[in-house]
Amino acid sequence: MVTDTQVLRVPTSPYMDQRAGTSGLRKSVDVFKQKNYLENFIQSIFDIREQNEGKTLVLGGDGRYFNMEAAQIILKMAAANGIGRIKVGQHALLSTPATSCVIRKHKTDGGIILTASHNPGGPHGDFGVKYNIVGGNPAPESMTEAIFAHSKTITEYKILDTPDIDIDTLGEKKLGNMIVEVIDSIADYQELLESIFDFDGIHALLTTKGFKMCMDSLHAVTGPYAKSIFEKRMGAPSGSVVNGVPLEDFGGGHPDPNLVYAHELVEIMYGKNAPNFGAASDGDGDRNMIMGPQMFIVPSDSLAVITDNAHLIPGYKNGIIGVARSMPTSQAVDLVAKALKINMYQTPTGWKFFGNLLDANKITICGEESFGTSSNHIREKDGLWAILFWLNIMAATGKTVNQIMYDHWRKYGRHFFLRHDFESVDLDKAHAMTEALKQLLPSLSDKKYGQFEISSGTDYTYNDPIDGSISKNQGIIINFKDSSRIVYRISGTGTQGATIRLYIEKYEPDNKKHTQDSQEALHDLTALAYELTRVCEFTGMSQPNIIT
Ligand code: VG1
Ligand code: CO
Repeated sequence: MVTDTQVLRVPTSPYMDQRAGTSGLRKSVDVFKQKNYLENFIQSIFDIREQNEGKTLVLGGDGRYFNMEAAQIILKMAAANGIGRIKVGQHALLSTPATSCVIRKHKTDGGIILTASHNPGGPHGDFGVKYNIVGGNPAPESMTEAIFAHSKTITEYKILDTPDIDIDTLGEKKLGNMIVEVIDSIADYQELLESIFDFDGIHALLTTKGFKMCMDSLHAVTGPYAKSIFEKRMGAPSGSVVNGVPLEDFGGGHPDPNLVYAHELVEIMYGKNAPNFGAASDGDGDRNMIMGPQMFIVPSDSLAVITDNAHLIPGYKNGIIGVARSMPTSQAVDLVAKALKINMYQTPTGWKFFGNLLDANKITICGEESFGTSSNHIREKDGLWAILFWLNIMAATGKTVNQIMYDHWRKYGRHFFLRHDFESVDLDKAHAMTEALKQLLPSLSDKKYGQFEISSGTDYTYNDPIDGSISKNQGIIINFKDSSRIVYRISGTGTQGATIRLYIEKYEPDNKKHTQDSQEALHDLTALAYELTRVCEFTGMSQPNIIT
């Protein structure tokens, strides 16, 4: 029995900055460690939920600094708020896709993921909380706004006055009236992936003489998952997964799978005797990077390849219903959708916008330019799913990564695509830049700049076709008559000042030009993007921090 003395009602004062960004609440560890900061946010989640009494939730995280402490606090708060059962990943570890999988499989009433995803960790890094709802979807905007509104008026939180509970040993235990069920972090998720992909076919590929793969888990959450799937189940030689032990500070690295932060993998894949296949994933395991020898697969292209080849995968052999991409993601997949005669939806940045389309059965596959792809098997993006997808295409066709990509470009043409990020920009300057660009938009139609002719400039608003909700200010698009695009938006996951993202895209149908370097191919359009947005002037920076 929970006695009255065990449930503490702790008076608290609100914080005014607990609005979730693109994906969860993300702040520096210092901010999260302020008195009652985590508690206020978690209590706000419990307070806006329709019912807590007797409900089951899932809890896990990416293993970053503060993960364990936060998990213990949340368990005690959940018990004090009447939750009946929590399925918690062993050692408080669960990747974001695995959490979505467990919520769906066991029909729980949602879950909490402790992660700041691709942001660095450690005592001076970032921490974060993602809240997912029934069905495993990230909480929609209406809900994160309700949590935010509540957090600004909160006066107390509830917590059980009890010692920490063991979450390192599997099995059920009691915390007050609540059952804490420590679950294997991998089993349900691996079983789901095995029901989709041809594991035996991939096993045969990975154990082919001379075949080598390198999966870089960047010391983040996918290490144990990748070892279990590739090395244990599929027979890849041990050592195929590198940086496979999750560390609190990701070994000092930046757990973001791209050409800059996954440089160890990039060196291997561009080096002598490069493996046949290279991959990496991010802090919480929902992003992926795919590489072949001396080749990097642009995530927007990966989405197009995956869509075009879905029929080869057992889980999608009956075809796909439709596809969606986030607005800045290149239009490569649009051409595939057209060829397959399926619908293509454009949504704002962030996985939460795909949820309604997936739930309404309008799409099977969706993806973002930011190294995220997934399908209706869960309601989050899924790094290992994308990696297995590529391996399954290779196993089914006998082609190399590079052949798959070149064949695709030959069939559809190539969309050159780059994203320029300007980080830690002064917030006022970023907003001034947005305003200046908005002012400029009406005058842009039909303007000509050298070879580039603008068709329109728009401030992107999304009308959700399923629930009719409207999301404004989702970025600025400058469309060109040759289908090129320049997109501008401010990041919703950065924790210092503003991060400005400029996306540049150009279509090249001519097969002879497909081997060109992206920066070269986009040189002129990039110069025009800088001219129109005046990004250097507003940010005071002569170049971006990172180009992906
Ligand atoms: C970024 C990406 C976006 C992604 C989001 C969360 O958001 O651009 O595509 O969905 O991160 O990914 P923003 O607002 O910073 O551009 V994760 O792996 O951090 O959950
Ligand atoms: Co992530």
